[in-house]
Amino acid sequence: MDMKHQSVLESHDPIYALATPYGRSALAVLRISGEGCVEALATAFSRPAALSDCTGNTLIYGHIHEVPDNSRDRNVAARIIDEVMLAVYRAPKSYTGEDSVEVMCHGSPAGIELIFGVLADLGMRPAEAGEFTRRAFLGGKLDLTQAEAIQELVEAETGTAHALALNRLSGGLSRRIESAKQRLLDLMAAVAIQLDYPEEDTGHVELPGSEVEELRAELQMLADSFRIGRVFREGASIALAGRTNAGKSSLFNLLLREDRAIVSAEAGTTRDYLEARLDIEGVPVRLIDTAGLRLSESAIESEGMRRSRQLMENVDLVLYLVDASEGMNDEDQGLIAELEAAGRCVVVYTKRDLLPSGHSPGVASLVGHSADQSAGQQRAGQQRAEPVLLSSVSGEGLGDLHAVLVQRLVPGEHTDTEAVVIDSRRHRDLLLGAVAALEQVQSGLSAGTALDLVAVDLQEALQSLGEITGEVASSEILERMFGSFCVGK
Ligand SMILES: Nc1nc2c(ncn2[C@@H]2O[C@H](COP(=O)(O)OP(=O)(O)OP(=O)(O)O)[C@@H](O)[C@H]2O)c(=O)[nH]1
Ligand SMILES: [Mg+2]
Repeated sequence: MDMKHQSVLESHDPIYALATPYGRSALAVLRISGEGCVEALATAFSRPAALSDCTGNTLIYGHIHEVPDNSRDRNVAARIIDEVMLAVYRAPKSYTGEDSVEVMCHGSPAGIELIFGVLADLGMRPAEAGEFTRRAFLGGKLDLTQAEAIQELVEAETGTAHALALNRLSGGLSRRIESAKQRLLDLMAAVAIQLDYPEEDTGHVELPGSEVEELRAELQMLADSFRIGRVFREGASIALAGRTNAGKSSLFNLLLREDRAIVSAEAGTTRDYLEARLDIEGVPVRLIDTAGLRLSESAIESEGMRRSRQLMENVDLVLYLVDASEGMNDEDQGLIAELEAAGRCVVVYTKRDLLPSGHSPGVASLVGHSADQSAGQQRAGQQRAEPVLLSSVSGEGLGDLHAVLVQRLVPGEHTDTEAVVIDSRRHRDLLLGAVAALEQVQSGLSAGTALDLVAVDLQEALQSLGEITGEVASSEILERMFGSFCVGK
């Protein structure tokens, strides 16, 4: 790390940023942190002594005014900028661990700019993205998993995503990693003892293989939880596809509970695709309505279809809609087989209300089709959902669709908000690194490798876990991580 880098990482100079969104609002919160920031702010405050003598965790009311200009007539009072409430924190009892102030002011963009001007006149500088949290991390107030969880908490789109991030923030993931590290240290101690007392050597390594395996399996499971965590963090993309008039736009509107897409009996209604975000039982979803597929003379419609096909290749899941009163044709079957081979398809039969009750002719033809498929599916090891039968007119079957979607997108106990789920690629890669190192340990043990080599692999696993919580973190990692934060965090 070069010296300049180092100084930026460890600086304590006063910084400021808006912590609430920029725009008109009743109140806005500005955050200030750094050495001497309380005393500096006092020179632009209506009650300077009260503020600079203020103890931590205190609220203080007053006015922020312009910084007094010594060259000016002393009888002219400095212009008042805003009436504010200040929350004062004293080191180390603050978010950053430094002296800090939160300024609650009126939420006027013009007023906020004026306060920024005062802070700049006081010699403070605007914070970089994530700088408050970076200071909190460097000051030992948070570990890296918790610092990352703060950003995730802010960005959470559904209640479940929020609960999972909150659990990581309160140290759920850190505790898991800590206990895994402790177990690794115990294993390393066992190796060290045998290295130190070779005379006791019984000829083979005494290391509890079952403990290594248990630890490996646990870390692998945690790494695998990324599949679920990613969906909660980024949202799952789901496209509605199928022939024209299959009922895609009707289902789109029903899922959104809003009359968004144009629905019409005319085939080829939707051309540009439509997109909307929604929450399906706690799972954040990006839902896309696409142009129906059919042979068309129209250049515009053909372009719409080209885009539909492209989308179908890039989403997490395709809901392939088939009009139940018509059943599938060869083109449907071909596309469904393709999508199912990629494990990304749920077949949905629409217009259930048009079927004579107790009758499902369109679906009957599907059951034959799915029986043919299932052998191939099993060979390919793909999980395959049962088709859903629904009506966008009556809403019947919508509950089934929700259940199938949740099961496909986040299989398992995702609703357990106590669950520790990782949602960061960085964590997953480091966990997989630890798993690989433990596999080396296992093969070393069974091949009778020298103990000091086994010790190296254990050390490597420990190093990977340490990087997750940030004990071993390079400046590049920190730069990349905090750089993606919003300013004011
Ligand atoms: N009875 C009944 N009619 C439906 C249902 N879903 C859709 N429809 C009708 O089917 C026709 C086509 O519906 P859309 O939702 O526009 O179909 P689409 O798949 O978006 O069609 P394109 O955009 O042209 O590809 C409309 O007349 C709808 O009212 C349903 O569940 N029951
Ligand atoms: Mg449509």
